[in-house]
Amino acid sequence: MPTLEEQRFDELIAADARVEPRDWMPEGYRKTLVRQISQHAHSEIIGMQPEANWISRAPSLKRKAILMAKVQDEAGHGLYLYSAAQTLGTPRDEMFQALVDGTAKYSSIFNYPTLTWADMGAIGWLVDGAAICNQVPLCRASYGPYGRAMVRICKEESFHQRQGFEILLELMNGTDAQKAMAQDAVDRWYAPSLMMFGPPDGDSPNSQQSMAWNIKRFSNDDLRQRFVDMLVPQAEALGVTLPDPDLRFNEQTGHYDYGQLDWDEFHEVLAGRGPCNGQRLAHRRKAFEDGAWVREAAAAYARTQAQLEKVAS
Ligand code: BYC
Repeated sequence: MPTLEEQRFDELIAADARVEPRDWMPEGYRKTLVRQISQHAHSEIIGMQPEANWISRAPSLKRKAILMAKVQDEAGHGLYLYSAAQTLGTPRDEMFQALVDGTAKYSSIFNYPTLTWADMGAIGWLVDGAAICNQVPLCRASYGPYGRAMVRICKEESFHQRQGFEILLELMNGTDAQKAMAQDAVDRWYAPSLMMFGPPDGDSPNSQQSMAWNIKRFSNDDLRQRFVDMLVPQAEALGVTLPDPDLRFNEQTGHYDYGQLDWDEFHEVLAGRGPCNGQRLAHRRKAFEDGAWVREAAAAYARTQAQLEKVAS
C-alpha cells in the first residue's frame, strides 16, 4: 500500500503538475534531480573556460563585449542551477567539492580545445544549439525550481546560439582562409555536439525513470534527431558542410539519417581522458584556491555585521 505522501507525489506526476521543495518526494527522484542539475551547473561553470580563452583575442571590441557577456551568462546559469539543487538539500560546497575532486560529471563537450576564433562561432551555433534543443523541454521538468531556472537559461541560450551563427556567417562571407577556418571549426565540433545528448537510448540507464518522473520529456536519441534535422538547413544557409558522409534525408521517416558516432571516444572523455579534462579541472581548482581570500573576507565581514547587530539590539 503506498503511503499518503507517496500517493500525493504520484498524483502530482500523473497530473503533470509541479513538485515543489516543500513536497514529499521519493529519495530516487531527489537523487536523480541533484545528479542532473549539479551536472548541468558544473557544465556551465567549466563551460566558461573554452570561450574565456578567446576573450583577450577577440577580433574587435564589439566581439569582445559580446563574448564577455556570454561567458558571464554561463556563470549566472551555473549559479541558478546550484541554487535549484540546493533546494533539494544538497549544499553548494558539497557539489563544488565533487567537481574539483573529479568525482562529479560535467558535459563531455567542454573537454575539447578551442583552437581558432571560428571555434567561438561553432560553439555558439552547435554547442548552444544542442543545449537549447536539450533544455527547452526541461523548462517543463516536474521539479519547480529546476523548470523555472531553465526558462531564463533558455532565453539566454537563444542569444548565444545566434551570436555563434552570426560569427560563422561573417567568416563564410569572408576570405578563403576565413571560410576554411569556419569549416575546420564545424568539422571538429559537429560530432562532439551530437554526443552532448548522451548515450544512445539503449545505453542510457537513467532515461526511462527520468521520463516517467517528467524530468526528461524526450529520449536522448529523439533530441539528437531533432537537432540534426534543425542543423541541416542552417548549415546550407551558412554554406558549411556537416562532416558526415552518411547524412541524408530519409523520405520514409521524414528525418535526416546520420552516421555512427564514436561512442568509445565519448566514454574516454567521460572517464577523464579527453583532450582537455586535466587542464579544465586544474584551472577550476586554481580559481577556487585563488578565491580563498574572498571567501575568508566575506565570512569575516558577516561575523562583524552579526556582532554589530547584536550590540545594537
Ligand atoms: N557529458 O543515462 P544517461 C551547457 C552521463 S550544455 C557528460 O542518458 P541522463 C552549456 C550521465 O550524466 C551541457 N556526461 O543520463 C552550453 C550519466 O552519468 P551519471 C549541459 C554525460 O541524465 C553552452 C551517464 O552518462 N547540459 O551547460 O538521463 C555553453 C548515462 O547517461 C553526457 C545539461 O546537463 C555528456 N554529454 O541524460 C556553456 C542538460 N551524457 O550521472 C554551457 C541537463 C550523458 O549517471 N542534463 N552523460 O553518472 C540532461 O539533459 C541529461 O543529464 C543528459 C544525460 C541528456 C545530459
